[in-house]
Amino acid sequence: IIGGDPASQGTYPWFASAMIDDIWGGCGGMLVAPEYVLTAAHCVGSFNAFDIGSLCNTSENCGQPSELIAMSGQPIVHPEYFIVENDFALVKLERRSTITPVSMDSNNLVSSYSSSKSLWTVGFGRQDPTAPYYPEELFHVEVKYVPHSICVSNYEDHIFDVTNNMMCAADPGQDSCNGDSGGPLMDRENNTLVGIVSWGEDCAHPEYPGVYAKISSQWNWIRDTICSGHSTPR
Ligand code: 4AZ
Repeated sequence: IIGGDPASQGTYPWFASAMIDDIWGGCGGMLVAPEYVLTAAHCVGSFNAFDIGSLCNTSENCGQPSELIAMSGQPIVHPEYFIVENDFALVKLERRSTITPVSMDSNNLVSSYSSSKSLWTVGFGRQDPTAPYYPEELFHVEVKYVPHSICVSNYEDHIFDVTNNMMCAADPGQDSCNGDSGGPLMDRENNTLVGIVSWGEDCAHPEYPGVYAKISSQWNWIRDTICSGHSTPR
């Protein structure tokens, strides 16, 4: 997270840190049902567990309850995932978490956003090019919604295109960065998860917004996948 502040207790209790046993796996995620974590498909392979609700990178109590829960079976990657397109994966946990899951944008709330709309992104990722890759505390930062047509033109000459399954957000000096992938883009006014940290050219680049997998574009897949595992999304 570039240009942010430490996240305070209670703000993102459902935040899930990807872990390889008890070592950080380099990605974030979100508890979206008692037995499911949603993350980025490109994070798959870097974790076998999630630490849900922790505000710090040590094993001490960081002010709110956290639960380290191993994954059950293989992650479920979106069937149309390809490089940066449909960067969605669901991970079934080996047991239910007792933490309350985050609500998701099932109604395409995003379609009502204007360019000044405030959103927040969260993670243990890079804070600047020289800082340690994994900060001691969970950070968050405010970013502003970038309308789709503007973001498409921002990335016009780039190797990757911005598609309808993506959404963008940016603010000068503020962005998600390496290690934040898989984590949330939140609408805090509506307490709703709208995106998954996915990709972008560099971090806080003045011409290239951060790009997020758009929850509402694959809501049916998310819902059906969770429901077929006999658990209920919020
Ligand atoms: C990454 O590599 C990454 N500025 C995540 C987010 C952004 C760029 C890169 C967006 O995980």
